[in-house]
Amino acid sequence: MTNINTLERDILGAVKAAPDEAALETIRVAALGKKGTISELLKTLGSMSADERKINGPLFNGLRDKVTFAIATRKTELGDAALNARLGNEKIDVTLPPRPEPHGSIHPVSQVFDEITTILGELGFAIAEGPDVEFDDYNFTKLNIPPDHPARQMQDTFYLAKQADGSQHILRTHTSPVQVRTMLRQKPPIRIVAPGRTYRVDSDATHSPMFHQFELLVIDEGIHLGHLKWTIEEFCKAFFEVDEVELRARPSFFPFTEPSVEWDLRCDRAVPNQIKFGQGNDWLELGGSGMINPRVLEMCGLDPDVYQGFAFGGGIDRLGMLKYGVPDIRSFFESDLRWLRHYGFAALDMPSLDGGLSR
Ligand code: 2NM
Repeated sequence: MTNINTLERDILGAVKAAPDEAALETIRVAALGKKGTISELLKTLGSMSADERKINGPLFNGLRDKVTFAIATRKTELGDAALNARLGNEKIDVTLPPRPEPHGSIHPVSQVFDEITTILGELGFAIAEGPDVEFDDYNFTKLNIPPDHPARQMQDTFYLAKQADGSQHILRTHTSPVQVRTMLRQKPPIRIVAPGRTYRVDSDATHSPMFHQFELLVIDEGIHLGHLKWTIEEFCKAFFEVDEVELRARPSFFPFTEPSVEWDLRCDRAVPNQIKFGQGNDWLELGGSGMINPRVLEMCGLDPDVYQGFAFGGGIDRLGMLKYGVPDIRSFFESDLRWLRHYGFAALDMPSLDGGLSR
């Protein structure tokens, strides 16, 4: 019995004296671990007679409980002491000035992006998205752009490294591959807008190697140019915040549309650095469009004898330049804080139409 009393005194003494949690853990393992002194003691109960066990059982188990409790108590003590020591050392200088107000703002491209999708959303268009890195097939072939077309050349298109199987991805040159993906996946009626980043090898005041486009696609039975013109008209009135607009149609050519039409918007540039829409003697190029070429419909799995469709493509950055008076497209992407402060929209505001021209 002196044996167990000594053991208890030794372990409880060590627990009380443990200088930190690591030392305490070592003591716990030595006493209560698989091969610990108390664990070994408990194992001896198995080979005892019933009478011996009656006496030693409560003794050994009582020792185990006492030690377990002592370790938990010491652990709390050590934790409290460590926290108090840290709090004693940490100092807060309450005379420091508060943090400055946040200076972030909504980038004009984000603002225009949201204006465009809001307007078209109200007209019943769903937003469709696709990857920036595209297949040749979706960016060119299924859009009726033949292998020898100049748009496919290195000077115009960013090509990625060739894959092991000889195939080669590209950076999409327009958002039309999103329309292709939609047609391949979904049966008409289709009414989508595909906004997003596009890439072309080009850089000057009105061209950036990365720019933003939005393209509309409507496919159903009996769709005609009248639907296209009405849609562009409604869009322009909402976007430029005027009651009336006048559109001018010019014949054009795109491999993916037949017929193809480019649209100009009547505007007034009599006052320098100020542009007014719906009046004046000038014209502003809006974007290209047309009725989807039957070959494109066919390659995308739709029957051109049943379905017709129109598409329209415009530049998001370009519309932003016009609406908010930004002279150089490259300034959108230079991350110049002074520029962002000047052209940015209020942070924490939901970008919306009321944040636009009439703010
Ligand atoms: C434009 C002009 C004309 C266009 C065509 C298609 C598709 F995939 F449906 F054939 N998407 N976008 C299109 C047509 C784009 O941008 C100037």
